[in-house]
Amino acid sequence: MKNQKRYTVTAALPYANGPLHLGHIAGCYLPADIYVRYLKGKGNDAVFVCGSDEHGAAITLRAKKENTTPQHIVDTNHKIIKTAFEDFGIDFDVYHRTSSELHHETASEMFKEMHEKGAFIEQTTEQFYDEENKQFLADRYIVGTCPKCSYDGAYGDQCEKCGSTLSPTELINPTSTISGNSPILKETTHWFLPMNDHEKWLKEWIETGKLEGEQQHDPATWRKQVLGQCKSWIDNGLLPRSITRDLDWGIKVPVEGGDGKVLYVWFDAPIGYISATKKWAADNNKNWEDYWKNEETELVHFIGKDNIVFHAIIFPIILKSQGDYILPTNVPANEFLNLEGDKISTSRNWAVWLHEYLADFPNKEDELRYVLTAIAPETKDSEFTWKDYQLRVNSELVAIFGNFVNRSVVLTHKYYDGLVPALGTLSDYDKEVIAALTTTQEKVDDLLSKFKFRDAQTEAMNLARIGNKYLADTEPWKLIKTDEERVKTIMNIALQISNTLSIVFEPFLPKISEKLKRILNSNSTELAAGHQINKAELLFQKIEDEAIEAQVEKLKSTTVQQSNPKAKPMKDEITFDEFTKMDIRVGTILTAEKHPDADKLLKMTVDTGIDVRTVVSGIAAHYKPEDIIGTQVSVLINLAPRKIRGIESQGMILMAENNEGSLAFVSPEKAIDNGGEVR
Ligand code: B3M
Ligand code: ZN
Repeated sequence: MKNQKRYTVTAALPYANGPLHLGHIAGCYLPADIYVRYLKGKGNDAVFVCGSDEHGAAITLRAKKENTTPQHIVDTNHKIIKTAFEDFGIDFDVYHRTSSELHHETASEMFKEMHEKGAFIEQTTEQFYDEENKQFLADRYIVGTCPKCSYDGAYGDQCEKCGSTLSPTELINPTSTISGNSPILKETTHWFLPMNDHEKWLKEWIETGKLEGEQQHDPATWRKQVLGQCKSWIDNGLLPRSITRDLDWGIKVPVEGGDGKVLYVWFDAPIGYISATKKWAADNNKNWEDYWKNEETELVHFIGKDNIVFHAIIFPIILKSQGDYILPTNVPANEFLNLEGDKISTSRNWAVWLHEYLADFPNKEDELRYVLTAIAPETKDSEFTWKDYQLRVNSELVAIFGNFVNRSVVLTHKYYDGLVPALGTLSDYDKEVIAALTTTQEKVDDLLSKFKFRDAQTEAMNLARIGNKYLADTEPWKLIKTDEERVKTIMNIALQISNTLSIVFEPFLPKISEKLKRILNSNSTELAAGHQINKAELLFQKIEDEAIEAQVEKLKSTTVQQSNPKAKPMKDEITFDEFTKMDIRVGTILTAEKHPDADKLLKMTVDTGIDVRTVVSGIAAHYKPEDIIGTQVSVLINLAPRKIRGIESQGMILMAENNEGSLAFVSPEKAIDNGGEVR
């Protein structure tokens, strides 16, 4: 076959801190899989690499929350993710993991080589530090108010509300998510990639596709969004970016002074594509360098839009600074997929999880592939709804594609015992339809080569529409009584269309294509007259209303909303017995006065129903003594007495605290007898 080329196609490494949802699939993995199937179908030498991204603070954070180890988190998720990909038919040549030894070696080597070449600079900067837990806080460990949109729960690296990329010091009221305290700034030394030194060649490469005078790619084939984001980064001026972190989970910094530090997850993760290729090459008797260091090879990164700068600016800088590597010829990033009118959110569980879909809709992988490609967020955000899913399956796949193929096959068996009849004299309409066989294939190929997956699938589907209409217009089931010769021609054409559908849909609906080829008993581009086809089987089945309603119900019932992102994390679990040890009663404040020696304290006497006792409490900034006399409050009465600034406090009044620290009594909502238990 001519025009064969070598391709390295990567799909973003999913974070192994949770399973995959439909947004991931539509944004990256499905288009990548379609592209690779297309390339391989044309006889190209393509390797499709991916793997789990198992480092980074998001994973340690999750381990902490769930009281387990990062390794346990990534082992669990790696398995779920890998299986879901396999079951769904995302056909990677290798699905690797960044916690593997091979990857640690590869990334570590790369860092050392670049370090020796002087590709990094060292800088001492101030970073947020949690004094209570004695550790530097990774960006993800800090939440605060977004300086751009005022959202309360922005992370130190990104605001998930408005999508802005942030640095932790930009946050208003930064808070450590580990202790809930405000962190302090403390000096630490790190290695930085001096991106500013690379501005000139990057700008030229992005804008003209030229690298050192050679045309390396054609920017006209890059998505506008990708070019736009890159240009705006470059125009704003590139800054040195730190590529190491104070963290204990990740790849150890392999040079002097690196103790207690690891490579930044965004430094090691893209190198994961290289280590995955190495693994595949070793297992398949190939030379990995052909796929990363040969200028004839095309490198294509499939990603979601939040990963653009990492793949189109930072990773190219890393590859180029190393010296021997090729740069991507395209970075086809997708926009986001929304779900039922809202942004997908893993923390709120507003998501459709791939492994759950596969369990709830067995053998319906291709139905989902079809819908996600039909609504692919290629140029703007798009939306998945269950109703739309049902509609597209029922009125497109079932009513058009499936119905057409079924009629063609059933009628061929009815009239000709399953033997393909010969073509007779062709009408203009016949010729038009036959011409569509070739033009559809050409259009689909052309669109796929330009990463226009949505349009490509529409073209493929249009051929099914043409076929369906052709049968409806020509009505062979009526003609069979009056013009048997004509019916032969019609049925031949209908079968050729079915056969072409099995070819053009191959990258999009691999399982259905295979099934159709089985029915047509064919692997070639044309069905010869006299060829025996197999019995009809339904390609698609209707999705019933109940199935859809159940999904919508499930989505709504499992959604969690953390209404206050600044709320402190939950404390360790206790038993019921431990809880009942606390004796909390309703009491009434009888007297209150300022503590003689401390501005912040009030000294009160409280009627607890069983006694009258003295309680000292740090609420002077919140309440005037005269205002609280007679108030009913909750008192922990069996707390060991302790001296506070010279006065013995016999118990503790319970207070509720606001985000900014203001306090309020926890009072019964209606009058209760003093001494009433709080439980
Ligand atoms: N794991 C981010 C993501 O899943 C990251 C991609 C790495 S690609 C090298 O969105
Ligand atoms: Zn924001």
